Amino acid sequence: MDFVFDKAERFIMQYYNEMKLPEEQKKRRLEQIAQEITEQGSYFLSKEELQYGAKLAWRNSNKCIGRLFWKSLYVNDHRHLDNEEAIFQSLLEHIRYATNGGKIRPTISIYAQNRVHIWNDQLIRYAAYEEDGEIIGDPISLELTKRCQQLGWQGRGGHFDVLPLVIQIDERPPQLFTIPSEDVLEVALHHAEYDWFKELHLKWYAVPIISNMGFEIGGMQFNAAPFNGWYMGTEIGARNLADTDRYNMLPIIAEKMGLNTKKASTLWQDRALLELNQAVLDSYKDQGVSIVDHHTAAQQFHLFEEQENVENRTITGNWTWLIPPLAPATTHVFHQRYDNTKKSPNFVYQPNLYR
Ligand code: HEM
Ligand code: NRG
Repeated sequence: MDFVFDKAERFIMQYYNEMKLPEEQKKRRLEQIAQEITEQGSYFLSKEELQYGAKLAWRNSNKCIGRLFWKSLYVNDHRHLDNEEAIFQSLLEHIRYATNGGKIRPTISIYAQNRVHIWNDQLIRYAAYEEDGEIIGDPISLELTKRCQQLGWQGRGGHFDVLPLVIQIDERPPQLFTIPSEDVLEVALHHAEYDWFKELHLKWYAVPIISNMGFEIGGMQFNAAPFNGWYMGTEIGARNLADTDRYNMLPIIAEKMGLNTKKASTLWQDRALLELNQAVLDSYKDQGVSIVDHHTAAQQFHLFEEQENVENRTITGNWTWLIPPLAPATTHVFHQRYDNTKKSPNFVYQPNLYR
């Protein structure tokens, strides 16, 4: 009980201080919260508190290089929704609002505490199928794909099949929902100089919407609070399509480029990575879908650091995640140290329900 109140108090103090609200009001709000906690064991955040708290959670995300834009987060308060169909519809609205025809808007949707669970790790993700020891699709989704199949979903067996959403309320059976394809904006990849590139039939979805992290605020945790920004190109070009345990495209691209892949010292992996990443950035740009390259993202992060300094706030960060996987030492981030203290509110990992 005291535990919850202490955390609530810390958040409310920060909220009232940063919003420059009157002391008297703050005192009354804290008394009210203390009473709610005594009577019910928990308390209800106002819409405004929740909205600002979500922005703070982004500002406090140590692994995120995109934090310059924390104030622009659009917050949907869906704490009142308590049936699967309504939640599914609101998730579709999130996808549509955030996608915005390609001009992506950072958005978060927050659902009832301790009641709503989304099984998917991102709202839009590609399935994976195992066929005689070979994996088709995105290997990161093997387990969830299997669980969806057990629940009756039938995938088409392709490399880029969007998984259904799995929504679970309380201890009820999880329910599956198909996202209409017209709501899933995707970008087909092409390369400005290599005509053969489009024959690889690579593509990726426009909007990364993380849906498996908890939103921790004032002593409470919201298990379903999917959020999105836009991609940094390297996430797709240097990891999702490149990692050997993901789409593993570097050997094929290097071969098409005519490189000697037998000798590591030809740097065929580095050359293939560069062209794949160029293709990602150019394709998203050409299709009018928001994306940021890692150099620009690092510059924006530098501005964020300056801005936080001006406000006399300490900056926390996780260096191992903040450095980009391509040419890290060309960015200022590489040459600096970051304090990885975890502030609150924040986004946290939580056990997944289908394991
Ligand atoms: C992580 C960029 C928006 C919260 C990351 C990562 C990148 C990134 C590159 C590292 C991902 C990885 O290596 O897998 C961006 C960009 C954004 C953006 C370019 C554009 C606006 C947001 C928003 C939120 C957020 C809106 C929350 C409201 C986080 C969190 C992580 C993260 C919690 C860590 C994820 C994890 O632990 O798996 N971001 N981000 N970001 N970002 Fe952002
Ligand atoms: N690397 C993951 C996404 C992680 C979060 N990245 C963002 N977040 N850009 C991937 O799908 O590649 N965001 O909220 O924009």
